[in-house]
Amino acid sequence: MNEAGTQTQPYYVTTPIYYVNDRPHIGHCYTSLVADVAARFMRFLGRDTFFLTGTDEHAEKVVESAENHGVSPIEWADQNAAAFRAAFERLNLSNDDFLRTTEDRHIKNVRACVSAMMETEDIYLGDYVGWWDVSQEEYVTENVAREHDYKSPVTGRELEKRTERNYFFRLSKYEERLIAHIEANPGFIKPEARRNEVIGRIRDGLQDVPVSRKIDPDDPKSQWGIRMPGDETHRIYVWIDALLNYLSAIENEDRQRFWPADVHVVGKDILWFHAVIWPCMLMALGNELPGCVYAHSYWIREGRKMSKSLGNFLDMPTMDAYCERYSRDALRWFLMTQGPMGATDSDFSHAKFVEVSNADLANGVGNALSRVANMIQKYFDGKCPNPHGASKFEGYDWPAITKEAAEKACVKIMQMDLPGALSHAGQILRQVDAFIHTTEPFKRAKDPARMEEVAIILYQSAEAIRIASLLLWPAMPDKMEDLWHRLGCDIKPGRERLGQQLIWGALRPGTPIEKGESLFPRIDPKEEPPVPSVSQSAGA
Ligand code: ME8
Repeated sequence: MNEAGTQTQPYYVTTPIYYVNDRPHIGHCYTSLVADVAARFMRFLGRDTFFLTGTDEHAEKVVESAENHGVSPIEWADQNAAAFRAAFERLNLSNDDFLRTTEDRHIKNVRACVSAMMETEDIYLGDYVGWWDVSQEEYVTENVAREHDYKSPVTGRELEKRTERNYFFRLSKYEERLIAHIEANPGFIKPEARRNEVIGRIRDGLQDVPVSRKIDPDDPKSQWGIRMPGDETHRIYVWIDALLNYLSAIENEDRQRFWPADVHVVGKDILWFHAVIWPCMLMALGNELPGCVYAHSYWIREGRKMSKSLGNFLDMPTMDAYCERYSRDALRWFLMTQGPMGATDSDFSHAKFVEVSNADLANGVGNALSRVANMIQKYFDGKCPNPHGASKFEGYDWPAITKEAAEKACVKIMQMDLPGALSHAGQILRQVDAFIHTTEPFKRAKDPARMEEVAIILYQSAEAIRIASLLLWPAMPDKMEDLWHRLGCDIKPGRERLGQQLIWGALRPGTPIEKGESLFPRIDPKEEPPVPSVSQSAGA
């Protein structure tokens, strides 16, 4: 509800639900962070926002991994789901819910949806022979299997030939409707390059896909999962189970307004499921399609692909060590601005982290704030100076500059170009820098007759920094709240609207401005990368 008591437009953003066979790593954190920044922007814009993340627990590899650790699948799932939840909390993610697929609310919804599709014969019983990729829990087509010498295209593990009497989803029925939808909605699959890949693959033809697995009473792996409604000899394929999570979370009445989802943020590895299988399932269920499936690329590390076999995943203990030494906002900033939102992968290198933190944070927002706060301290006894209504000075029209940057940022937010949106805050800060450089308040301050000019320059600089900080807040909530505190502003995103806050002139003359310690200390490039402490590694 907004202040007038009317319902604001709902906004629903999701992340993949992550497998609980293992602990979280940078990849999972990144996708959820992207969704977090989108959700924070939207709440600040006044949208009625729902941000969902969670865990995918019915995979065979969860059972395998639990066995290897000598615990039951649900115990293993509990431990790892807790690790995901804790990791997201440490990164300050603002998810409104955390769904686990072993929860009753989800199981109930999956069975209801599958029953509905059986009733309409969108799900039917048939025979299937195919190449099963054990490591990925999916069948690969004959072409793909041949191309990869009958090994998993992802992990290289030997493919297994499997024949199954199975329930199938009538994917082929929806081919034309899906193509028409993708063509009519250019923003449905992002980024553009991914959209073209998907269209190309759909044009090769869509075949019906198996949606169940036969239960082998002697194999615990095959018993882990949700039973097919009306047939206790089959369980529902984990991917069908997982995709339905996006509906399970909003099943109760007061959340139904969130469908259709605005954006499903996913990695490129699972785009096919989200851009093809899922929309066709929704069509079969008579549901509206989501607004956008955003498939980002991958993080690699110091130039190398991250994988289990290489053992080089950037894991939580390492991420925690970065947060501890440099602040979680510095890490959030690096991930958000340097991450693989486009169609190419991004490298997490320590040298790059240092370079970006120093350029954008220490020398950027941190330096802008400390320069201005220092001068206010020195020339105005630490109180916000009074510009007596002046909002323009020597060619700088601040209301126009900040309004334009904010408007451009908002357009980019709507397009899910989050790094682009954040970059407009950087532009304001660079103008503040140039403004101080050309107007030289420190020189004018030597002449008592010019103190009014100094007041105008410093007020305008501080106010422009405040506006930039509003646009930076979704990425760096801790630090920007600290900055607001120092500028004497009491802003509560969610209660306040970004639109109101962006209006020029909110800083009140006379308010104490706190200098404080530097917001982002400069990092010595020669410093060794942080390593997890022993207790962090053990606890991860
Ligand atoms: O696929 N860089 O779960 P999952 C960036 N349970 N992101 C990465 C990444 C990397 N190197 N590695 C992983 C599943 N990710 C299913 C999803 S959804 C209904 C079911 C992120 O634990 C990225 O978002 O394997 C990717 O899509 C996801 O983790 C895969 O997580």
